[in-house]
Amino acid sequence: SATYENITVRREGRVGVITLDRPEALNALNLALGAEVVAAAEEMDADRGIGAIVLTGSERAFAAGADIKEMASRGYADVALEDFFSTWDRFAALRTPTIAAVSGYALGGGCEVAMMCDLLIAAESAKFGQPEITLGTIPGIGGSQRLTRAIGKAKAMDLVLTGRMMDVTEAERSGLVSRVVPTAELLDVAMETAAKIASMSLPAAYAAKEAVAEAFETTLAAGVRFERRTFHATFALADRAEGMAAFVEKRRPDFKHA
Ligand code: CO8
Repeated sequence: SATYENITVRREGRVGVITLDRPEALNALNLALGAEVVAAAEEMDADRGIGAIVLTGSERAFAAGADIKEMASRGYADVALEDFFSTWDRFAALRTPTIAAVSGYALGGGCEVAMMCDLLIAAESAKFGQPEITLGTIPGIGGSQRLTRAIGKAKAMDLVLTGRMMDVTEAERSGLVSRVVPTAELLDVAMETAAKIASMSLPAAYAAKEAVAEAFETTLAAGVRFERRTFHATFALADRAEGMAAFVEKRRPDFKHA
């Protein structure tokens, strides 16, 4: 597979791992890094041998935002015509379950990318914020929307209007993160969780992810209908028959991802 300059990529069993690796800029998300993450993630997404993707950074920073030095000299026409940062929509559109393993700073675009992931596992050292207002701009890859859905208007307005950082205690209390773990255990917990998800039936995991994601896009009644039909559809899976037979026979299921 491809070689990358701003990330490292590895695979452990059925888990794909993408590590942001621009330490000199605290993993600031420049366009090259974004293109690499999306290319690596889409390659994993297309691989039936991968059932979960972990996205992580360094101990000091998950990512300290979009690359301010790269944005500084652009004008409105530049960012509008190139639809600046829309590449990341492709990361949000992945079908494979994704886990952000966050240590240190997750600011601006870093917080926004972490929020695109299905699970957000945070180290005790994690710090979240949308500091764009301090630069005279606003969140640009979904922060105003995903943060508000995750933690509500009161907290989202506080963060987006003041630019302040939120520590992990406040982030967990607010509902932003799935789990908080000691910093030294972050990657182990993320990998164990990813391996567990990846051990499930892949088409069932796709359906589960899609159903939960639908809750953010639709009304309750339409969402429940969507869920019901998707639930019915899982009865066409060999894995569904196997999963239920294994329960009845008191053995572990042998999912074939079919
Ligand atoms: N962009 C570029 N470089 C960065 C960034 C960044 N976001 N963050 C840190 N760096 C660089 C620093 O410039 C520094 O480089 P150098 O050594 O060459 O000067 C290096 O990383 C280390 O950073 P610091 O020396 O500042 O480290 P500290 O420990 O003192 O501070 C902080 C860490 C608090 C994280 C600090 O670096 C900081 O405040 N960073 C900026 C955070 C920020 O404002 N992020 C939001 C960016 S805007 C954004 O994300 C918008 C997303 C949507 C865009 C969509 C556009 C359409």
